[in-house]
Amino acid sequence: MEATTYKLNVEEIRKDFPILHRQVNGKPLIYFDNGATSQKPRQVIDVINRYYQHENSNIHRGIHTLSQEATDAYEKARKTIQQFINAQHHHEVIFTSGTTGSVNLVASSFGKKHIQAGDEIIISTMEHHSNIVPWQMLCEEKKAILKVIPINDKGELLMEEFKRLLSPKTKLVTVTHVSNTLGTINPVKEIIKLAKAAGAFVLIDGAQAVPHTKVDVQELDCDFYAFSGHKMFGPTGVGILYGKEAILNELPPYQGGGDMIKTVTFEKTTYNELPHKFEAGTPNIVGGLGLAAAIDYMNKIGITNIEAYEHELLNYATEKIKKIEGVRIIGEAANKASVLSFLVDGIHPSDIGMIIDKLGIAIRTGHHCTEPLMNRFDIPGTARASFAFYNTKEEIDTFILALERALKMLL
Ligand code: C6P
Repeated sequence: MEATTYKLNVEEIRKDFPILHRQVNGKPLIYFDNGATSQKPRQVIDVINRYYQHENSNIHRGIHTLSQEATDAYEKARKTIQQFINAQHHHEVIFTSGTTGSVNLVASSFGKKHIQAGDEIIISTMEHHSNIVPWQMLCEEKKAILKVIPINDKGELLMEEFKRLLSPKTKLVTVTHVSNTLGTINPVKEIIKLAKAAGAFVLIDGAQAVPHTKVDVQELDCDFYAFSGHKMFGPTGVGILYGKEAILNELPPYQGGGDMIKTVTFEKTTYNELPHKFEAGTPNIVGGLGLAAAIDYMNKIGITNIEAYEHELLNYATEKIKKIEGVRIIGEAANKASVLSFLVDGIHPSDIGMIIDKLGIAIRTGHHCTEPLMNRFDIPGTARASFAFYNTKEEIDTFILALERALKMLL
């Protein structure tokens, strides 16, 4: 793995995250469950506090000052997100409840418009359940066919197999940018190019990519891109669906209700313009503001610094864990984000997770909502350490010692 350079002051950064200074079971918390959700800096928490203490109001509805201020702040947040992913227009950024909400929006609206009996949708073996189940539901409803790109033992997509799956029947290709279980960074640019050449639309699940690597939706040329606020240092309950203007304009609305309409009579309703057509009801206003604050925070550190530093953490942890006898790493792709999934011969991952939790260390164990992937490796689950830019090599050292201690007890 290649050497990396970065400019990042971890000790200063850690001061911004109040939770990192608490104790768990009498030990300083070591938080290695960033794939499940990341921690929040004071800058995000402050925005949430301030909003409810001084600014709370509904948006797009009132002429009074508070409502106008809240509307302006929410729409400014949308522009912050637009710039972060380099979308061409701010109205291509749809607020949702998270990646799951975004995928379900596409499955419903795109499915209604574009999927018919016999059409094919391609996903991959390493998808999270939220990028499998909505497509299974759609295929069942429309009598469409779900196809799956296989992977090799390192956890890399078999691109030749993908090419073979593409056909004039392919209407949509949807894959994860970064695997939450394996850490594999998929060659999404190439996937998008191939899918487009075959005449298919493309949705990328960016839940595990946006917090760790630069995403430019125009450069990727994807039709849709989905991600969650809470995995990128923002609040829970808010996420984004990016979609190309021309495609979104052609899709029917997802949910009906306030804000997504232009006029309503009992005879006929006309729908609002983008992005409001896809944002029925009062949204998670403070969630949007918190997400924008998280992006401002990430921008201050710099995504290339984040990526390089996390890469170094991953290499460091990988080298150390490999030295422990009986450890098997699940996910050894050449191109990986900061996710380290592993198994130890003869030990159930949840036993490891429970023992090291007693030592203040949070990792995730189980199938990570990727059961078909676990079946592919013929394993029940893994133990997974996933790192963020506020983690340190010292924490990894402590984790390795704790793991060795746990294994002594369990073997
Ligand atoms: N993965 C994990 O521990 P939501 O829940 O909507 O914010 O994100 C769903 C989701 C979609 N795609 C990928 C690749 C994901 O990793 C996740 C969430 C968490 O790995 C919770 S299961």
